[in-house]
Formats: sequence, structure tokens, C-alpha cells
Amino acid sequence: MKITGGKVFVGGPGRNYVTLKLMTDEGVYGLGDATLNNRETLPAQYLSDYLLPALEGMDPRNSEDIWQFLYRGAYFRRGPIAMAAFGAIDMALWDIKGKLANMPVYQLLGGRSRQGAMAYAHATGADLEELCDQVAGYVAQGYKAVRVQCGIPGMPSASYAVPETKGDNRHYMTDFSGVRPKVETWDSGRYLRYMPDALAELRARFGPELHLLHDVHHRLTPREAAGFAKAVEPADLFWLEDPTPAEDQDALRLIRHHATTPIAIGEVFNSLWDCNRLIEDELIDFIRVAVTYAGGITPVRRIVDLAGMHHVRTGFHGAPSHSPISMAAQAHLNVWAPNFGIQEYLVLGTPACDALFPSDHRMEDGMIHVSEAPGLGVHFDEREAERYDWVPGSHPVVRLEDGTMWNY
Ligand code: CS2
Ligand code: MG
Repeated sequence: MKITGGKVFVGGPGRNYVTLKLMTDEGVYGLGDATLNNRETLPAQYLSDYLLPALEGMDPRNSEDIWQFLYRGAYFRRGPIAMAAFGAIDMALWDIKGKLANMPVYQLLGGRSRQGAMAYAHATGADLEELCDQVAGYVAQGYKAVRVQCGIPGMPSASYAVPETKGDNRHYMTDFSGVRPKVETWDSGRYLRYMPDALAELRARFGPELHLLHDVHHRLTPREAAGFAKAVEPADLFWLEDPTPAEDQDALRLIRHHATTPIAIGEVFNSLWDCNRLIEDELIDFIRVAVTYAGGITPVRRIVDLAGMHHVRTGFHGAPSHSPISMAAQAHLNVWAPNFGIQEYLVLGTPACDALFPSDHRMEDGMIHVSEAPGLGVHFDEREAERYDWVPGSHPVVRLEDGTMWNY
């Protein structure tokens, strides 16, 4: 059996999804997602110019050897652009493998460890009242877990994933008016003084059972993060996400030393080497890698296994930038992983998205139920894809009030 080539599509409803269709000489094809948020054309180019021509003639069943070929053969290792391109190829090879075996991918990983996988939705608000309304809405839909992001009084501009004004739902990261990013202004002091009380108020209003998650989005220094994680202990969060930039894996020791609030990190990582110390030294409670950015099912399965040896559970990234293909790949990992934690889930199921990526993966009562179809269980409608093209966009950048560049 041989790979005969592939096609790369960029575009989608409200998103620049990067979809790979990998073809073989036996007619079976595989789908992969190479969507690297705000830099979509780059993994697409990497696939078309370099990787797909190099894969022609290889046996698609040898997914491990092909992954090693991609990783070791690149010479210059890692990085989100390369790993997103590798990830799409790896997902497509697992899709082909499942179709050949006539099994859903989770069966090839080791079968079911659970029926449904708990998901969390994103609630946000320009102020606490609007946030509480959104949380109540998700609870009414059956969600057991909700991420909460709130406007901060006095903050010079809307902070991460928060609308500028009440009722404005254009808070999601990417602005498609061009690649020149908008500038957000951030003040950690206002955030640190306001957010602990806001989270305590949410806990008081919604009771002890609802899982509350909060994303700091890399905005604090390690010391600030340690104090904040301590201050929010009474809110009993399911997790506090990205409290401080984690290139400095040691910085997380300070947080661990001062607070028991569960920590989740990893969405910006693209390799086990970005997080091995965080896992081995048990500095985090959830690993947030995404199957696209971390190079596919093959390497992510290794990260899950290492995490499982150190009481670290999964909490795969699932922002709107992920297409239903990588969300399906993660659905298979979620139902298999013995140390599954939770899955981030932004409603992908708009009619336009479903038309482009038909599948029978389903969300019910806050739980994701994986498709039993062979492979990843997602299709791709190429006719529908003709409606879309790449739209230049970017998420904001962040500066402090004195103009200092800060972390988005
Ligand atoms: C966020 C991401 O979902 C999350 O946890 O951190 O949506 C992040 O803001 C985007 O992926 C950035 O492009
Ligand atoms: Mg995040």
C-alpha cells in the first residue's frame, strides 16, 4: 500500500481551518487538521511544499516510522508550524489505519475507558452579572464544567476572551480584519485585586458541585501566580490555567509550594520536551496539549502515558481554532486515556461547520460521545470547501499601561 499524495485546504466558516486529505493507491484516504491559529498558511505550505512530496510511495500503515521520519528528518526539531504539519499527517494515518481495520481509532489505542468524556464550555461576560448569566445558561444545557472569564473593573481594555461591552459576543480571539493585531492593555494589579472575589462569588452562586475553570492566559509572573493560586483556593477551582508562561518549567515550583489550586498548562506546547519536567516533578495537575500542535496522536499518546505515571490528567486544548478533525482525534484519545480529565469544547456544531465536516460525534449533557465509525469518524466535503478561502486575521497583542510588551 502506498501514499500517492495529498491535498491541503485552507478555510472554513469563521475560521481558517487547514485540512489535509492524504490519499493512497487503494482509494482509502485519511484526514488531518493542521490549523495553527493565526499562522494557518504556514503549516499548509510546509505540507504542500515539503512533506507531501516526500511521503509519496511510503506505506501509510507505518505511522510510527513515518512520524520518526518527519521528526528526525526535519533536522531543525519541534516548533508549532512543523508539529502542526506533522500532526495533520499523523491524524490522517490513524484515520487510514482505522478505516483499514474497520474500527474507530479509540479501539486501536486500547478501547474504551469510559462512555462519555466530560467537556467544559466557555462562559464570559463584560461584568460578573453577564458572566453569571452565561454560566447559568451552560448549566441549563447540562454542562458539569464551565470556564469563567470576567471583565475587570477599571482594566484599560477588555482582557482575555472578555467582550468589550455587555452583549458583544465578538470576544473570540481572532479578528479577521487583517494580520495587524489589535492591542489590548493589561494591568495585573487590577486583575489580582478583583478576580479572587469574583471567583468566590461564582462558587457561592453556583454551589460546590459545578466545576469552575479559569484561564489566566500567561499574564502573571511566577510570584504573582503563586499568590493568586493561593488567594483563589476558597473557590475550589477544577483548574487554574496558564498562570504564568511555562517555558521556565521551574517557575511552577513556586506555585506548587504556595497553593493547592490545581494547575493546567500545555496548550502552547508542541513536544513532550516542553512539559516533561512539569509532569515528572508533578508541578501540574492537567496537561493541555493539542493533538494538532503537539504533532499528532502518536506523540500525544506518549505524553498521556507519561502524565499517567505522575497523577497528571488530560485536559486537551479545544479552542475554536481546532477543526472537527482534531477534535475527533482528541475524542478518541479522551475515551481511551486511563488518566482522562476533561475536554475543552467550543461549540463546533454550527450548521456550516457540520456541512463541511459531517460526523456523528455527539455532545450531550456536557459529555462528548465519540463516533463508532471506522477511523476518526469525520468526513470532509470538498464541494462545500470551495466556498471558503484563507481570511487574514490575528488575535490581539498585549501591552502594559506604560507600553511594555506583555503576554497575550
Ligand atoms: C485559550 C485559547 O482555549 C483556551 O484555553 O487559551 O483559545 C487561546 O486563547 C487561543 O488558542 C490563542 O490563539
Ligand atoms: Mg488557555
